[in-house]
Amino acid sequence: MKIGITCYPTYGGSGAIATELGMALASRGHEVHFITYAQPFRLPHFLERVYFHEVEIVRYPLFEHSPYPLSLAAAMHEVAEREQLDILHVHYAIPHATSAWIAKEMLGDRHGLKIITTLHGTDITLVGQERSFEQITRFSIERSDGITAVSDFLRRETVTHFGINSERIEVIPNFVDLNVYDRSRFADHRNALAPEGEKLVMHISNFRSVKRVRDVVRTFDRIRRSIPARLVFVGDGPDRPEAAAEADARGLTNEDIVFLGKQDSVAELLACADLFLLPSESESFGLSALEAMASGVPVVATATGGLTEVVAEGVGGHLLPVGDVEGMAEASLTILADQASWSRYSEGAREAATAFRVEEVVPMYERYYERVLNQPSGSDMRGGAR
Ligand code: GMT
Repeated sequence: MKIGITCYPTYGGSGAIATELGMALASRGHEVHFITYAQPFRLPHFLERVYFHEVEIVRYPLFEHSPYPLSLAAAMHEVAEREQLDILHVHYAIPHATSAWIAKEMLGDRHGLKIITTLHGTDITLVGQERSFEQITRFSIERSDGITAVSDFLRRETVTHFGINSERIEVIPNFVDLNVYDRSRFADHRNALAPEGEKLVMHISNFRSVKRVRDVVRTFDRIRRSIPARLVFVGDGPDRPEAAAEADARGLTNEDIVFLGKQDSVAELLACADLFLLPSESESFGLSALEAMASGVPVVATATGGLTEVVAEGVGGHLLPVGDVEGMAEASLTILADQASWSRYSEGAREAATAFRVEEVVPMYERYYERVLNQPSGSDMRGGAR
């Protein structure tokens, strides 16, 4: 198949999954065209059958803001026509599903392009529900030929908030490559990160308010009162100063907490970690938790949204109510109590991650593409007229 993929190319789970999906599809013989404003961050080097089309951002004195969704639609239209794409798979509805719809309208009936929109999270739970975006988000999702969501939770949210028929939404979970996220593969960076042999607690995110990074620091502070431990933050974003302020307020120093900033190779870092904290307010899936689990890192997270479908409670970690930093610290200490306990959780985490192996999930997308391609034009996945 010839597949176009659009995503946010910068750091973030939706861009990571879209890029990993494209690379996996190419390795399985498909031709993949990324249509984005920058090279996707997880696209490392030349790969056979993978192409990158950069969306040109138009600057003009009249435009206070460049009309990116139009530039994207123009690029999608051009690539779809020139490369004769079968599928245009967009990740994150806003504005990608809208741009895809415009591109398809421009192609007209002579081109059988099918649009698939994968819903990832705040496109449904937050941004899409902004009053000004609600109607256009619903419209663009409904007009997609296929819709997928990364968890049952997100499918339910989409049905509840946008009234979209749940039968139209296929749940295809995020995935992980267990050969990449394998702690035995990496030379040990532990000594650099925890030179005194402390327990290494890690958090990876884009530091937006939904991640509750202050709770990471609060939980860590409680852990550290009982055992020698160090916290490593990976990533960057608007709430990084919040995390630093919380650390200062608690008298935690650079010796206790390390901010590594954005990093490309999270697998190597996770390979050194003893515990992963994800105390999010809401999480439609929690890809970083899955990557931690695959690396044999037990996870302590919040029992919210899709995290309950990813983290196996009591097996690969623990799930606590949002804001329960006391409970999260206690759960962390249970896991870190001794080597036997940690090993049990670590093995449980790795085992639970096998349910999301890339080898299992990518064929789900292939089968879904086939179904969408075989459905008659102008009908949805139930065969009814639109
Ligand atoms: O939805 C967002 O705010 C951004 C998005 C991203 O690009 O990281 O995150 C969502 O998609 C990820 C990949 O499917 C999921 O792992 C995250 O749980 C989800 N974020 C939220 O639901 C807050």
